[in-house]
Amino acid sequence: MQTNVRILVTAFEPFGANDTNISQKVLDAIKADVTKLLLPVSFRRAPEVLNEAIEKFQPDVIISMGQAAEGDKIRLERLAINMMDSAKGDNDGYIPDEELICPEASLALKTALPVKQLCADCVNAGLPTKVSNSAGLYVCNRIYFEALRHTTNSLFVHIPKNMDVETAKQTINQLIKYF
Ligand code: PCA
Repeated sequence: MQTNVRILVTAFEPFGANDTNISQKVLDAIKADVTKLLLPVSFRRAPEVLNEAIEKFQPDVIISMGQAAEGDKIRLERLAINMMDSAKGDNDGYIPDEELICPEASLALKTALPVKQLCADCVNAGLPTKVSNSAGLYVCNRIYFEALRHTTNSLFVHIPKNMDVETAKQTINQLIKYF
């Protein structure tokens, strides 16, 4: 990691029926020289909090983490989709119905980071990782869209709920090494 690269790492608070969020545990565990930010699981407030942090810290790179309900591999998300949809609603009780995030923007935004290479680096280090084409249409996707609008040097990392924190932390550290 070059010392002049400013990296912002974000995680989410618990949501829905979850008492904890693995992304928050991983954020707490990270010791690297990065700026850390915990986000609310709110379609409206999460982008506001992210944008305030972007204004303040002017990051070159944004690595956002969120909890995935299932799976046994960490997912490196390639795209953010310009849509919000949720049957259960966010932590504010907001229930978007196939709502565009930004009607003027493209239907999807793509990271400029080499997800396949980053994934291969993680797998070679023994970390269970795969590339994914959709972060869903919930708040994780919403925040990835916001991060990519600021810089395409953004990456969303979905961590399965039942993964151990140490493995997930090592994966984030491996990703940070790239910079
Ligand atoms: N996971 C949710 C939102 C917050 C989180 O940690 C998601 O996948 O959209």
